[in-house]
Formats: sequence, structure tokens, C-alpha cells
Amino acid sequence: MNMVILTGAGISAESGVPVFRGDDGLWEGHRVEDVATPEGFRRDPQLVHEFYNKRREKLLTVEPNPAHHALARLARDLKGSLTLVTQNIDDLHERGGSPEVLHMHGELLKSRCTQCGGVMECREDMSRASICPACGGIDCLRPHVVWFGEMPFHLDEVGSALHRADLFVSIGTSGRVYPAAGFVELAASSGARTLELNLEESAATEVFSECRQGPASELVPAWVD
Ligand code: BJW
Repeated sequence: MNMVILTGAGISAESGVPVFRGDDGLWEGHRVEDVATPEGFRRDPQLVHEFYNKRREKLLTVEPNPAHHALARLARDLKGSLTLVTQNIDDLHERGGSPEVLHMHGELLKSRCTQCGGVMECREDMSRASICPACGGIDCLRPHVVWFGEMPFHLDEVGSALHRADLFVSIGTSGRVYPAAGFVELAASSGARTLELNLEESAATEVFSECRQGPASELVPAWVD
């Protein structure tokens, strides 16, 4: 059986990584246009670096939760027929033991050079004056993430996996951001069964063939095991 799993911020919430939308969400204290668009970065790169520096620092203090571990067990059981796609930029799936993860919105622990295109590990604070270790350029590094208006990564691979899928499962995402929010319809139109696991109803709940509501750390292990 071919399975595609899409995860969002909700799967990492119980690890202590804040979600984006809702009370206490990341967008509550920030204007999305300022910190999550290429225009915002051009306007005030230092503000954007500080937003990601704080999140990077926090990420290094948190741990995967039972939902991440359960998906790693599932990947071992399914031996290659699971495609795990995440919108999250944290590395909690990898630390939870998942062997292969498609980060469609990038990775917080990487930076990218806007001059040479090089992608490198980044566990430290970034600033305007950072120097690219690959090309030596100054003031040309940015977080390796996908902002609004930019093309998400791995879309060809995800599209093929959705086309082949017998089951599509969405975990912990509000279903408000495209193209990820449209994956359920793509999978369903290819004949897949669709399941949503989320704390509450999402913008896409009515499109799924089955929905279960509750915290990911309980729902996901119960579904996997
Ligand atoms: C729990 C829980 C617990 C809590 N247990 N659950 C079509 C229509 C309209 C607009 C567009 C469209 N196509 C494109 C657009 C424009 C735009 C877009 O979608 N805008 C919308 C706002 C309308 N999209 C783009 O610009 C994208 N690029 C693009 O489309 O390129 C062109 C293209 C064309 C054709 C084909 C393909 C591409 C890029 C989007 C980039 C998004 N970037 C961000 C930031 C990444 C870096 C960073 O992290 O800072 O990605 S925005 C932010 O939202 C982040 C997330 O990955 C993403 C989704 O958020 P998520 O994960 O769903 O989090 P929340 O907070 O919204 O929801 C959490 C959920 O968890 C909630 O439901 C809770 O209930 C639940 N929860 N605790 C279980 N314990």
C-alpha cells in the first residue's frame, strides 16, 4: 500500500514548537508580510534574521514527541512505501527516527546563499553581515525556508507520490496554506482514501473521507499501532 503523510505545525506543538495561527500562534506577534515574504526580508533583513534566530535557538532545546516517534515506526514497517512530507522547518521527524523527510517549506537549521545558491548547515545566529562559506559573499545568506510567493520544494516528487497513493493522511495542519492544502483533493482524485488527524476541525476537514480530532501525541500513536 502506498501512503503519503503530510504534517504541519500541530505535530510539533506538544514538543513546545509554537503553531502559526490562533491564540499564542507565531503570527500573533508578527505581521506575516514582515517576516515571511521575500519583500519583508528585502525591507528589513535583520528583523527576519532575528525572528528565525529565536526559533532556531528554541528548536535546539526541544525534543520529538510520541507522534514523531510513531511515524518513524510506521516508516520502518512500510519499508519504502511511505512518503513523509512536512510543512515544518524543524528537524523533529529526523530526530524522532524518520529515515526520509521531504521538507516542502525548507529547514530552519540550514541557510542558503542568494548569490551562489549553496545550502549549508546553520545552528548559530544569522545576521546581515554573515559571510557565505561557499563563495565568500557578504550579506547574502538567508534562512533556507519557503516564504509566501516562493515555490515550495519537492513538489514533483510529492505530486507523483500523491498520484500513486492509496491512503493520504494529514496531521496537525490548518489547511490554509497552498499548495499543501490542495494535496487532499489531488490524492482523492487519484482514488486514495483520505484521513485527517488534527486537534480541531480544519479549513479542509469536509474534504477528507475520515477525520479524528485530538492531540497528535495521542491520535498518531493510536492510529499507527
Ligand atoms: C494540533 C495540535 C496538537 C495544534 N495536535 N493538532 C491558492 C489559493 C489561494 C492562495 C494561494 C493559492 N496557491 C498559492 C497561494 C498563495 C500562498 C497561500 O497559500 N496563501 C494562503 C494564506 C491563502 N502560498 C504560497 O505563496 C506558497 N507558494 C506558492 O504557492 O508558490 C506558487 C505555486 C504555484 C503553483 C503550484 C505550486 C506553487 C508558499 C507558501 C509558503 C508558506 N510558508 C510558511 C512559512 C515557512 C517558514 C517558517 O516556518 O517560518 O509555512 S507560512 C506557515 O504556514 C508555514 C507553515 O508550514 C504553513 C502551514 O501552517 P500549518 O502547519 O498548517 O500551521 P497552523 O498554525 O496554520 O495550523 C496548525 C494546526 O495544528 C491547527 O489546525 C491546530 O488546530 C493544529 N494543532 N496543536 C494536533 N497538539
